[in-house]
Amino acid sequence: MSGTNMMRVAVIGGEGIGPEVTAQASRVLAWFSERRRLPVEVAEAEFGLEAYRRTGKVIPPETRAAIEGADAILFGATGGPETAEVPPEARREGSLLKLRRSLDLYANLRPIVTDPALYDSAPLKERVLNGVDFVIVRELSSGIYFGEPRGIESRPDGSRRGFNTNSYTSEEIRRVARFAFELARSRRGRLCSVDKANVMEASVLWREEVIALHADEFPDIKLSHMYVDNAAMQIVRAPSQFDVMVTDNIFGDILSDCAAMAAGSLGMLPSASLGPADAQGRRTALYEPVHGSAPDIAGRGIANPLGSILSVAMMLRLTLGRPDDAILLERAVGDALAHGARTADIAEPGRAPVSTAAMGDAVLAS
Ligand code: GGG
Repeated sequence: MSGTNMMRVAVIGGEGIGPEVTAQASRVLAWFSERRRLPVEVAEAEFGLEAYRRTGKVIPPETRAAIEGADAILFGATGGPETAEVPPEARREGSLLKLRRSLDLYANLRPIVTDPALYDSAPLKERVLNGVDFVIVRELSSGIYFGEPRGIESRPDGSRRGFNTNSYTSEEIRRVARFAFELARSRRGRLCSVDKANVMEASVLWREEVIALHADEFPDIKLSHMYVDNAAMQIVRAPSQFDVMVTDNIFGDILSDCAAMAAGSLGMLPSASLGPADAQGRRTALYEPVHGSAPDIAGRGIANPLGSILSVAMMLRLTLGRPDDAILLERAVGDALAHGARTADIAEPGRAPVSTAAMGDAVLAS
């Protein structure tokens, strides 16, 4: 039985490298529970191919129950070629996309921060840029990934046509834009809204709603707009110009992978996906590294767990009410890097990379 202040975290490793990196993040969570008296109760739950093999479902009922009873979810990763064993219908029913939407996780926060230890170390020096610290707020529950109609149709001439619909309502745009404006207000006061309003109708509405919300509620925020193609170039050219960026589902998906290179590796990036706030200000929250299942290195114990570990820092700050512990953990990651711990994705040539578990050890020792 939980104590009154006990927070529940559902830990779901998922597929590919997901379980490996999540195991290290779980160790970190256990450290805070034991050493910092964090009142947290962890329930591990199955998701994906193994769950399908055992139960016939990608998300079995026990996992759904763990998710429903949780204050926060720590997720690993999903996807990979071997998951083709799962029939498309079962996969669709249990996809991460569908889970995020069913939980109404509309605001996906992806902080891009470069660690000094990495920008000082060759050869990352060439691409890890000093002073990058911005957050991409990606709309996560609508847009072209969910719009109807969608499908693949056969045509009378024997050819086939695949189609999707990019669709946003005013309310969907306003709620994620409001979230991003508020975040900008708590940071350096600048918001860049990214769209493709020169050619796409959903983007025309996106820009109109952001401009109206700015005038109505956030005139103190310095708002700018960028087309997505320019934003991709600017992220590579001069990422330190950004404070908060807000964009739709597909643009945010692509731009955040692009931005990851400014931080050294996709393996470094954490994320938080948040739903609407209730009367007490609590939000449904799912934390996960930005990276996917990386099937090429799965099972080898070499993946970078820092994206997952830093997702725990986001959880400490945003759900568990422990901002000081979040800072402690971020500093421990910085110290581990400063002392030279490098997984293969961020290792300099000639320097032996550490394993996933050894990176977890290095963080816990810092
Ligand atoms: N940790 C992020 C991750 O696993 N990404 C893969 C992803 O989002 N796949 C979409 C899906 O399977 O629904």
